[in-house]
Amino acid sequence: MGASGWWAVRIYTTKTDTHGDGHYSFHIFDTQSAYVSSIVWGGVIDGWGAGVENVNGMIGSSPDGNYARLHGESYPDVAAIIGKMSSQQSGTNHIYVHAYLPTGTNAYVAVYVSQNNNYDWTLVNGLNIAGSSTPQTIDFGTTTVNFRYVCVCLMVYIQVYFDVDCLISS
Ligand SMILES: [Ca+2]
Repeated sequence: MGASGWWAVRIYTTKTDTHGDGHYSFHIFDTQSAYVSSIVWGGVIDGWGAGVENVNGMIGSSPDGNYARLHGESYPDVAAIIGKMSSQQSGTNHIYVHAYLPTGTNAYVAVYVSQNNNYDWTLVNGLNIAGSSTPQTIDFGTTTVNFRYVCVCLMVYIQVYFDVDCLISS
């Protein structure tokens, strides 16, 4: 899908002859973007210097300047947040993370999806992200895995933090 922008909405129409009388009804299915509506878990997966703060900052359907922070000090620090999406996701979905990473820093961030949050995680993409002076929308690409849960994971090689404002599936 050529999803463009933050409020991308996909609308599908089907034409059905409900009564078999030659009169057609049009049905419109609005599969508006889903977002993280609650936090399941946030914490340290590995290492001594990793941490997570303000996990609820990742909740919400659009950027609001309230960020969840993932951070670490050195390899092999790994910090992660697991969120539950506002609706079940199926078919092909495009994952965007609105985040802030300071200019001059780099972070390796991976996004995983899961249907049950029970050892069924699938990697969507892992990206080496360069910081910038303003928040950025990071395109993690598409997944065809059915999912209800997402995990944003920061894997640290040098001291860094990564602030997540929201995650959208569209
Ligand atoms: Ca936010």
